[in-house]
Amino acid sequence: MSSHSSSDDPLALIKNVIKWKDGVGYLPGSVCRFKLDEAGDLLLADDEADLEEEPFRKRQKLMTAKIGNDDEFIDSEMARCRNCKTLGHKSDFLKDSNFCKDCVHLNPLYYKMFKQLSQLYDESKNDTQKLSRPATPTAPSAPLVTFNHSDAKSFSWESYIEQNNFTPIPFKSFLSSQLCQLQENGFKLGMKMEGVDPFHPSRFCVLTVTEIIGFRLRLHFDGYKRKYDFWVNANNEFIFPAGFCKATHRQLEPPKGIAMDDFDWGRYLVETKSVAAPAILFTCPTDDREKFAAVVSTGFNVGMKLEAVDKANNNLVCVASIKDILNDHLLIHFDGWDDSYDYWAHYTSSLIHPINW
Ligand code: MLZ
Repeated sequence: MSSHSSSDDPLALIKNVIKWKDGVGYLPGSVCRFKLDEAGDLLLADDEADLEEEPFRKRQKLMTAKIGNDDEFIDSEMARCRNCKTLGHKSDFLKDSNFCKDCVHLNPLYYKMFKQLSQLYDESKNDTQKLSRPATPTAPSAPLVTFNHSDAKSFSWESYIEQNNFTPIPFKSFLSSQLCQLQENGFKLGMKMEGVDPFHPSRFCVLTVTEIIGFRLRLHFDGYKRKYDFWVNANNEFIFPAGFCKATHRQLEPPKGIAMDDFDWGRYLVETKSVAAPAILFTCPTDDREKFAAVVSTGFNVGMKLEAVDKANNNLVCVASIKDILNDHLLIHFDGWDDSYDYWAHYTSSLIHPINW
């Protein structure tokens, strides 16, 4: 689906993270400054009048003047950049980034945001308003797989694009869910949750976060070998807080070694001395009834018959049923076959067709 809401507008997204002080909007970690016009619309501030000396610089000057050994001054208000070791006020550091505004691009989580801001600047160059150029990003420290025989560390998108005259897809073409780096990944190592098994998509399993890189999580099936672990984005729609299956009357596969009827989340968390990931971290903490209603009003419902491509043997279009509906996805099951062929298809998917197709 390509319909974009206002929340997909880059400026609307940025508006959410702006901090206001004395009528000037500061985007933490960037040199961009904003103001609101009389109608309350967000404008890029550029005149000197709009931009009094930045608090960050003011404080730095103050600190330099006042401080001999600035370590003494690190208190709850202050933070030190992990890269350049500059001391600054916490409000000038992106939340949990530990990097000052000049080095924030070294944090994989925020790198993409700076790329997007650079692009915004480029797009706005011809506008009447001017935007201060954000700090130029350098190579991301998040692992980026490039090509055979190339060294990811020396890879630069900018020179790759420029030298080959390629065109990147513009920032504004993506949905906000795809620009996930603007959201924070609040998951922590060891947190437990429920989620769809990507290898058997009709099964909901008990999972633990075992690794975190930027906005991605490595999930482990409790009680099973690490070789089954898989990676998802933190805003994945198929991971859920503990208790989701019970609340939505779905069957939860317990960790290996625990019988179906013996599994109880409360007891399990105590026994494993672990915590459940808080519901607020999930994109879809419960069934989204609105999405579900939209799918059902289109005519889809559990138990109905259709024809669907077998993704495991995609030369075959087979007799199938809707086994479950989760938000705007249908669980496709092939009549007479085991659930290993099941998969979740968006209700607009080109893999599904009416009978007699
Ligand atoms: N060659 C495979 C085809 C299975 C098709 C299943 N479609 C739901 C077999 O016969 O096992």
